[in-house]
Amino acid sequence: MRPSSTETSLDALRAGLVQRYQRNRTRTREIFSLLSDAAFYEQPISLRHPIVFYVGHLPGFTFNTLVNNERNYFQTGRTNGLGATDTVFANNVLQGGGAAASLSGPYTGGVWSGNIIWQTAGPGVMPPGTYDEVDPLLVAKANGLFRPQTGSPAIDTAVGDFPAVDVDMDGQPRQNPKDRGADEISDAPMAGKFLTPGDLLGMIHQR
Ligand SMILES: [Ca+2]
Repeated sequence: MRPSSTETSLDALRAGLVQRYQRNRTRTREIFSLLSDAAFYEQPISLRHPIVFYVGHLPGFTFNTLVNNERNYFQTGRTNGLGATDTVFANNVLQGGGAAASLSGPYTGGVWSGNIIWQTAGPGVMPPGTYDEVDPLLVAKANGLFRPQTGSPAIDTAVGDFPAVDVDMDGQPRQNPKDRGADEISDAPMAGKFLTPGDLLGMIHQR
C-alpha cells in the first residue's frame, strides 16, 4: 500500500528534524573540540559557570522531565542581540509551574516537537501543534524522582528517533519508540544513579 500524503509529509518532517538535530550535535562537537582539556574548567565570566557546564547546552533540550518549576523553558532578554539559534526543544514532559515556554530576546530557527505539558501556567510561547496538553501520569518514586506510571501517554510516543539519545536518566537503554521525558521504562540494569547534594559536594571537594 502506498503511504498517504500525510504519512509522507510526517516522514519528511521527522527526517528534517533528525537532520537538524544531528547538525547541531556536529556543530557542538566542532566548537568544543577547539578547546584544550584545561580550558573546560576555566570560568572566563565570573557570573557564569565553568565552560564544561555548557557542553550539554548547545545541541538542544530533549527528553527532560520538569515538575513544579517556578520557570519551565525560559530565556531572559539580553541587550546587544544575544539569544538562541536553531534550538531543539522536543519530547520533554513539563508538569506544573510557570508557563511552559517563556522566551525573551531573539530565538531564531527554533524547532519544537513532541512535548507534553500539564498544569503549567499555559503553553506560553510554545507553538500550537508542537505539544500535547495531557496528564503524563507521573508519580514520585525513590529520591522524589517523577516517573511515568503504566498507561502514561509519555510511554512509547516520542516524536522522532533522536539516535544520539541512547540512554535515559538511569543509564538504561532507550528503545524506539522512545518514552517522552527523562525516564525510559525498562527492566535493564540501571547504570546511572541519582546524585544527592552530598554526592555533588563530594565530587567538588574530591572526598
Ligand atoms: Ca528508566
